[in-house]
Amino acid sequence: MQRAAFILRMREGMNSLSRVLKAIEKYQGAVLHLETRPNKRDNGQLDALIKMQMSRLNLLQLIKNLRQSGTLEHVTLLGEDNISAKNPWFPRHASELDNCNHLMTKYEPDLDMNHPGFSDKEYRSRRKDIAEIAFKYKYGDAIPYIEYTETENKTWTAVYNTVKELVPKHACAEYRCVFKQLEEAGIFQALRVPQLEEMSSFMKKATGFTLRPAAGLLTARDFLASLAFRIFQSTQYVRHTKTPFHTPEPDCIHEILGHMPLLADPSFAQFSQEIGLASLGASDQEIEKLSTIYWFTVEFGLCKEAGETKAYGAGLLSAYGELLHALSEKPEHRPFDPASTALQAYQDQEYQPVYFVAESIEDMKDKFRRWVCQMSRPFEVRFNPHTGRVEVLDSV
Ligand code: NLE
Ligand code: FE
Repeated sequence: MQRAAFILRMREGMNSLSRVLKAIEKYQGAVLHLETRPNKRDNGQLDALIKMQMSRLNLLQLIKNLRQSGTLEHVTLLGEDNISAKNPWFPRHASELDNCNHLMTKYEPDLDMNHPGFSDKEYRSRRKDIAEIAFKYKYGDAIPYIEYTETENKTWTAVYNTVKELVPKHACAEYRCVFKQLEEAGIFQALRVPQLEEMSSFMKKATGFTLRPAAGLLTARDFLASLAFRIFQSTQYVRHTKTPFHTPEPDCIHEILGHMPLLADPSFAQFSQEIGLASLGASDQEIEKLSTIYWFTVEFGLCKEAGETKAYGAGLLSAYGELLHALSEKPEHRPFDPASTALQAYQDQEYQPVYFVAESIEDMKDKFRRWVCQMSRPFEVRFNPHTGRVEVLDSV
């Protein structure tokens, strides 16, 4: 279901309003809110605001119908909840990502009794302080330095050492290569959590990807949008020390150890940006499909390499328990195929029962490109690297 809002200027008294309401009824929409007020410039006229909900297909029909009947001349369609009508709102420049950091209320230590930090007051207040940084962050700011505590550094050490041991055998070549560079640069070391700012400048030199701090798990739409600008929204807090080897939510160990090496790989960075671009102004159903693909590739993807299966998914490379599980006989392995992968239900609490294996990262990218062409967005988008802006090309 899409939500949409109209503003009507009622030159013909209540006539155009009743016509629009009838049309909404005809297309099985539900009016959520209706209000009128005097027009600011001309007091003799009334403006009406109608908020409603209807399927995307019907919404497009409704707009066509209103346009044909001439009613739309008096109607301004406003985007709401990122609807994909004629002019959906989405960020056109990285600075507009300041509006795209809505949190999901999932796995919060304050709300979820099963969270290992639920009964740990100190952990919860630390987490709040770090989240504050993300809430205050504005485009262009440097990423604030965090003095990680001894406990946090210890948690990093535990995860880092196990991952480092498994990388040579189980991680894909692209990951192994950047991992080594990060060690050589002194950014990856066992004893301290790397800072987001140093990770960001490392990635910037490699692929142009940069980071912005996020307070927690974001909505899929907001998260994917930032990738269109080669920006990765990263948490900055560390998982609870009770569960170093697996957490269901992102934390900075997952982002730094799982995501960032691959975001510094040119081909993978390109793929990440393309998912982001595909998400701009997409319908809710398409966002769901894109985030499912993201889940089974960027988070939990496997790929072939010289006859063996390797991991490239960040959720595997930051959680050694699941990495070993994924590469064992236990779960099902299916070939990566965007059309079916996009429909696979996933669960985000425990280890995955199903993983998708790509022929290679390059092949995955090609298959994704072909699949993404059939999305129903009525416009094309293109990222202009000179201006840093997303340009919209109308195709209807
Ligand atoms: N399970 C991962 C880890 O423990 O690092 C995090 C997954 C976030 C989607
Ligand atoms: Fe992740």
